[in-house]
Amino acid sequence: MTARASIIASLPIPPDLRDRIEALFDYVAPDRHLRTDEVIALADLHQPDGLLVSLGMPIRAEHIARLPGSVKVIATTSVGHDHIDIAAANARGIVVCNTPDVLTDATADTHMLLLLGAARRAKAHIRNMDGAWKTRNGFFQGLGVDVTGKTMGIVGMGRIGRAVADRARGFRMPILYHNRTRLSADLEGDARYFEALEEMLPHCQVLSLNLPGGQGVLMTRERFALLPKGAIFVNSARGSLVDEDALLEALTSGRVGAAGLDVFQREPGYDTRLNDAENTFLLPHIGSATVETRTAMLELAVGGIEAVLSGNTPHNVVRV
Ligand code: 8YV
Repeated sequence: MTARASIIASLPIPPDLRDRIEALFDYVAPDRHLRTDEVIALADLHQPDGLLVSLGMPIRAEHIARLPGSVKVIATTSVGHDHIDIAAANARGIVVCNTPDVLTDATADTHMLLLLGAARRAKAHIRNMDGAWKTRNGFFQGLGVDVTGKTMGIVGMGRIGRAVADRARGFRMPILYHNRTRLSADLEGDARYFEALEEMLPHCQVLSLNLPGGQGVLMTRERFALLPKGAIFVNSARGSLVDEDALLEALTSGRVGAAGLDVFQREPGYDTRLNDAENTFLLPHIGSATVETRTAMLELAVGGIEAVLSGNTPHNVVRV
């Protein structure tokens, strides 16, 4: 009998999905999210062919170096792969897979939730309802600002950025974008391209971050200062892209009128001054958190492991 391939997961998986994995692999399933060191220790013990990991588990070069030679593939249940040193993995012959496409719509939906929640001061209103609606708002109290018709500047016009643009068009928002490269005319549509981010920022009544992390801080104090007064800032990409002290200053000065954030420099131990600010609407990194999307992400990640272990190159292999 040929030995079955084996994998170790770093995250707990619901029973029905676990059955599907067990049909394919021998499988070490934890009942909680494991730390990198715990996964390495299990890998040492079980000598698996693959690892199934999640965003909360950093895999840097020093971790890769400690993995047993049996590991041929690592699949992360995320589209972002800034938590994995891809070059170090590839150098050891380990292929890395991620979960593109399947989370685009859920993440773009969350992005609009952040935008609307920030613009309409949802946090204060939710607190009021949590307190049994003790405070009746006067006609000119608790007001937000319109989203409809505001100009949105998108940084990162990949799949998620374009899905955000599609939704924003439904709010009759003119779209500007900054991207490493200009999109083809069919993908660009009516959006206006800015090669220089600095030139786009003064026009952004709404600034939307939709680019991958892992490239340092994009939104510095100087760049926040270029926004029009009262701009709404929305980030569902990565907290590492933002100088949070600079954002707090901009929220206090009113340069940024409101911010909707799903991601933070530190997660989960984020800087709670961001929540103390009245003009923020915060979510705990739930961009892709729907039943349909998380199921599809898991299936894509597991499918990637299966394909790689069968000698194929699936479309969700991460390339450096
Ligand atoms: C996370 C994300 O995967 O895919 C990404 O890069 O940031 C999210 O979809 C998800 O929140 C699980 O941590």
